[in-house]
Amino acid sequence: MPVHNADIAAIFEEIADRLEIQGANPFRIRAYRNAARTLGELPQEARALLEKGENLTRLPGIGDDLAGKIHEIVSTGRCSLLERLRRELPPAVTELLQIPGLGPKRVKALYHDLEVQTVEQLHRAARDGRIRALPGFGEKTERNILQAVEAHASQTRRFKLAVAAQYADALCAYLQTTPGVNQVVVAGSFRRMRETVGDLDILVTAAADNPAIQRFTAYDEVAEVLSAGATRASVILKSGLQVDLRVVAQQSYGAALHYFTGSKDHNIAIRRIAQKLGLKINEYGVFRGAERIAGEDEASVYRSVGLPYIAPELRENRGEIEAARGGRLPRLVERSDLRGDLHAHTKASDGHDSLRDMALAARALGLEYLAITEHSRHLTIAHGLDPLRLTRQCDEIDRLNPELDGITLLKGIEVDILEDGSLDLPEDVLGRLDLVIGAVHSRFDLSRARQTERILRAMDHPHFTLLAHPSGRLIDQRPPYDVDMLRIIRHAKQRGCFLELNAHPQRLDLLDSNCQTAKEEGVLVSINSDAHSTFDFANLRYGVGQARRGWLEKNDVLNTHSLAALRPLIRRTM
Ligand code: DGT
Ligand code: CA
Ligand code: CA
Repeated sequence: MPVHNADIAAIFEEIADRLEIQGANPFRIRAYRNAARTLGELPQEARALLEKGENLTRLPGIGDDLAGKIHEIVSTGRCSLLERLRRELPPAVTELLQIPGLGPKRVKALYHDLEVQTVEQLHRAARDGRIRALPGFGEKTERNILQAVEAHASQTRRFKLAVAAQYADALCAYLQTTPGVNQVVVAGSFRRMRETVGDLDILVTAAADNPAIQRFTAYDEVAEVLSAGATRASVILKSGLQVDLRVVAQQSYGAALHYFTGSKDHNIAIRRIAQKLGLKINEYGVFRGAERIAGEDEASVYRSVGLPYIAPELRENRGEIEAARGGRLPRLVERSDLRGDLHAHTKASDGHDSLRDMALAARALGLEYLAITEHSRHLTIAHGLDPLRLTRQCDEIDRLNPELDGITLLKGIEVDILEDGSLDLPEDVLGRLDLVIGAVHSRFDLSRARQTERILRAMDHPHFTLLAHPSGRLIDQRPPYDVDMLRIIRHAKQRGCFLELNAHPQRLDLLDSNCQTAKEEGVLVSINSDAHSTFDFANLRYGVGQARRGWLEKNDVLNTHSLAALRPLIRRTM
């Protein structure tokens, strides 16, 4: 069975959880968590890297020991450490850590004193009033636990787009080899490039009597078959991800793809237009009475209701149908429009590769410039640079650039925006750089007024170029901080600065709705990888997807400019 990065990440997370419940050394626990994050977000499969003979210790947070574990997991599908830990504590215990308010200590007490092993048992214990008697718990904690358990039950798990992509790619490649199968395409929210997906919806076109459904349910990553009929099936993979499959004839490809791409609201709006024209649209085609008039491709479906083709990323019923009707659809930015990347780290701070290797990897992806933007000194956990180290790096870039062919390194910094809106490095140091990215990495809890003011003051700095990951959110982990984004965007316009759309799969920040605002206000957005290793440039495609969901066109994006055109834009004189 193929092992995906997300599977290895899940194993490391579980090891960390179990070590934590056992009260192990915090550094050891942290190492597993960091490794899980690295793997979970690595755009290339670790399995493929090992097959190519790559040394995994090149990855952030992966030392010899962890590299050995990854090797064991990839080659055997098992992890002996995890198996040992599972013998020491029952399997479901780690699930309890998902309940807000329950840390490892409490989970340990619940298990030892009340034999609570599962969320259901926890629910019962709380309802029966057995928890309040435990040392360190009390009635209020018990009530909070009860509420948290009930809230937990009502929320369904979503997968980050980049994680879902790992499962989708492997499954599609497998399905593609089925006899009689023609096209295999992932529809649903995945095709619309939503930042997270609830499940995968795969559409297959095939000749009659094809074995696609049997082959699908026999896939070795399937944990449970929910349903399997002649033309549709649903399964749950071992990772917990649900996959719905539909098989249609080739002539229905466009209609089915349109139907299963959604969104539901978009589909309903399109069907309403069809009804007014006396047409019926379903997943098999567009019909006038019994006659099929369209459906072989998506463009024919739109044509049948008098509209031009609408890109999947726009299909949210957020004005795209009106824009299509009025001939005002945007020509969305594409990955190949990007000429450079304005946010990357090397091993000088918390990145993992050298200046030269980062430059060559960016060039291999067709970029003509790359800004090196290490963290600044305030961010000590990331080995942020002080003025001396930054100066040394600038000198190194100046020496390296003449040797590089086809790509130019720009000198930058990702400087911390301090609580009062001042920047973490002195003015003369910042003035020597090609660009200055400002970032909030602390005090996410400030009030809306103070957080907004903090960022506006930072933008007033004469050298400030670009606001990094403007909302600060981490998908599933940290909500956006509270700011007045419209004011920030307008201030950026006034000061001649820009906003970043950080393409890291965990960030995808600027949010799509804010992209639209930036566009309306005339503020350019820079789609940046925030690469911490040469692999991370591949994430640019998720940033482009998010930008497209935000209706951005080539001209709305700062780094679609050539280096010559970029330079005057990022030179601040105000
Ligand atoms: P997700 O999975 O929650 O991230 O979001 P989607 O958009 O992938 O939703 P899903 O998987 O429930 O359904 C896939 C597509 O199938 C959806 O985007 C549109 C279509 N669809 C599902 N149910 C309905 C429905 O009741 N009416 C219509 N018109 N389309 C539907
Ligand atoms: Ca879906
Ligand atoms: Ca679905």
